Order: sequence, then structure tokens, then C-alpha cells
Amino acid sequence: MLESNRREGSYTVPSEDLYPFQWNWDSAFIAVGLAKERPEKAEKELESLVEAQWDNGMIPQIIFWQEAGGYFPGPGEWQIERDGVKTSGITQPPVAVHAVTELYRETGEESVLEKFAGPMERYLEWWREERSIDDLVYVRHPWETGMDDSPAWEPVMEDIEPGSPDYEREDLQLEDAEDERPGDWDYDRYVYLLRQARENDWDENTLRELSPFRVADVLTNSIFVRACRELSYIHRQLGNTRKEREWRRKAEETAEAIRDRLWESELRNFVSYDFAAGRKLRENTVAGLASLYGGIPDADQEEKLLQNMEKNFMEHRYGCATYSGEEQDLDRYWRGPVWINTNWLVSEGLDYRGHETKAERIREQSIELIEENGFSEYFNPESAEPRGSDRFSWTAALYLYWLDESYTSSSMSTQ
Ligand code: 9WN
Repeated sequence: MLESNRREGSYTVPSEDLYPFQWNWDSAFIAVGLAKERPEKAEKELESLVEAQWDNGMIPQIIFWQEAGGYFPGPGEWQIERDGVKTSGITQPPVAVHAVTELYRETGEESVLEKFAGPMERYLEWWREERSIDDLVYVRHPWETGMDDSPAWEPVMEDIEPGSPDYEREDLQLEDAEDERPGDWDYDRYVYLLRQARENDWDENTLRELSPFRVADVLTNSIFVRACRELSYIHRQLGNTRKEREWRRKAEETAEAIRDRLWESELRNFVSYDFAAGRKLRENTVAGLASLYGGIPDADQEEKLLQNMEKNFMEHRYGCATYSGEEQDLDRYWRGPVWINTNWLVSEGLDYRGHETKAERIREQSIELIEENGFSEYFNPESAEPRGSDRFSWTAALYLYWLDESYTSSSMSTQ
């Protein structure tokens, strides 16, 4: 399946029917999954991501290498072409840095580190320079979080008056899309934010003041911290002691900001912060559990986070649900279903912090879900029924990662 989703021998589309281009964090998860068995393909996957990096260091969310129908918003809507490459004008969480170290650990090839150290450093610098406020990184579109219709974004989206933008969705052609995909209410606002940024030439200085969506997403921040740690590890391997220390310090600065400012004791979870309105977005989502992946929580927070996880996210037949709360809908996108990439982040995080049994349970449940129901985009946690696209690349790639019997957590080397 991964072979048939690969294009031009270099990158893999998330799925043929729904997402016919290259996506940023999808490629990173795919490279993680391919690193052991097909390292040369994992390397190509990352090379094509880096080839589309903007001059300012941003790696785009979508790269339109080839024309393809069936997806909105396509290149015509974004209207961006740089050095002959068409892309979207936003990014996604920087999982790619970890994919590089994963590939290095599997191959032992120092050339991998030499090739990617520069682009990954420029990417993380971009986050720090263009997208951070007081040590927290922020996103300016729900698509940048990867968890597009998370109930956490609702208060921010409610404050947006999108008018009646003219556009046509393409995703509704998928069977049952109305029950599974985000609604038109969300799409009107997605399009509004896209067009506002386009009208302002994607200028981060302007958008930092103007965009109504400026959110320190806890998932992106946790992944950013982990990425800084992985970059520090890259520098250590390359003998750059000064940079090794510098990136470890940067990781710690953001980790501390998350601990101090994003903890929500009533929920026993970390939450996101809305810079535009100056408020916490108090929803209990898997994004907060992924703080484990960044090694964020202090001992007390970690104990409470694990209690919350057991009670509210592992209560179904299959864990982890992506959301627990009033808006829960076990069939709809990021509002409850199990997703394999967030399961990977949480299980890696649990391993990282020494909770191997809990990590193993998530892996086993994920493998069972996939073996019984296919490589779906997401799954209903109770009925296990497949949802979304049914040939979804990161589901297959992370399955390969887990299947490998010699599986060992990669996380220890970065501590
Ligand atoms: C917008 C590609 C992407 C994932 C995201 C997932 C979904 C896109 C969409 O698909 O988002 O980026 O159109 O719904 O939410 O996490 O990267 O698989």
C-alpha cells in the first residue's frame, strides 16, 4: 500500500483518494515507519520535504509536486510558487527532526545527520524567530496543528466572522464524509484564515498582529521541544558541543513555559493558549497527553496526567481517544476517534518516561485495530469501525514500526 501511495519514487501521499499531495508531518511519520526496513525510501521522503523548504526556513504543510484533482484547497487557492515549487503557506508540527534521528539510529550513517542538520536547524530557528511569543511557539491556522477540528479551537473560531466565502469542498465525495469530516462552519473559517494570510503575502510580522487565530497549541509545543532535543542529539553526534548545549537549553525554555503556563489542574491535563484573546482553551484532548513525548510534565503533573489518561482516554475498547468532553463524537475526525499517529506520540512519550506497560498496551491495541480493520485514517474507539480514508499511509508506516520484533524505544538516547 505504501508503495502504491509513493509518487515519483520519492514522496508518499497520505492517501490516494483524499490527500493526493505531500504533507509535512505525514511524511515525517512515514519516514519513521520506513526507517528500519526501507531506509533509502525514508531518506527520499525527508529529502523531498526539505527540497520544498522556504528561504525563511519554514517547511510547508502541503507540497504540490504534481497536479491532482480531488483536494480543496489546491495550488490554485494558495497561489504560492517558490523556486518552481508550489506549496501551501502554513506549516505543521516539526516531527521531521525526530524522523532524521530515527533514520540515523537505524542506519548508523553519519551522512544522514550531515545532510539534514542544516535544514532542520533552519526550520526550528524559523519557529523560534517567526512563531514564538515568550518561549511558546504558536500556530495561525487549525491545519497547522494537524488536529484540525479539535473542540479546543471552537472559542477562537467562534470569534471569527468569515462572511460567506466562495469555495467548493472536495472532501465530501468520500463516503460518509458528512458524519466524519469537519463541518462547513469550520471550513468557512479555514478558508477565511487562508485568504487573510494570502492577502497579506504570508508575512509573519503582519499576521502576528492581525490573525484572529494565534494559538500556542500544546501538541505543537511538545513536538517542538522534542525536536529541539533531537537536534541537540544531532549536534552531539556531529561533535558540535556548543550547538548541542544551545538546543538543549532552547528545549528546556519551552518545556518550562509549557509546565508553567499550559497546565490545567482541573482537567489534569495540559491545554492550549489563545494569544489573540489571552485565555486558556480548556479542553481535555490527546494533544495534552502528547506532552509526555516532549518530556514536559513534572512528577506531580505526570501522575495526574496518567490518571486522566486512564479514566478518560483509555476507557473505550480501544485507546487513545483523541478527545474527552461534551463535544465528543466518536466518529468525527479529531473529536474522539483513535488516530494512529497520536497513539504513536503518546506511546513513545510513555516509553520516554519509563511507563513501558502503558506504552505496550497502546501499541497492542493499535496493532489489533489495524489488523482487524485495515489501514484506516481513524477508528471509532468503541466499535473499532474504520473511518475516513481506508488506505492511509501513516497508519501503515507506524504499523510497520511497531511490528518489528526488535522494536526498542528510540527515546533513550536523547535523554
Ligand atoms: C488539512 C493529511 C492531513 C493530516 C492532518 C489531518 C488532515 C487536512 C485536511 O489530513 O488534514 O491539512 O484536509 O483535512 O487532519 O493531520 O496531516 O493526512
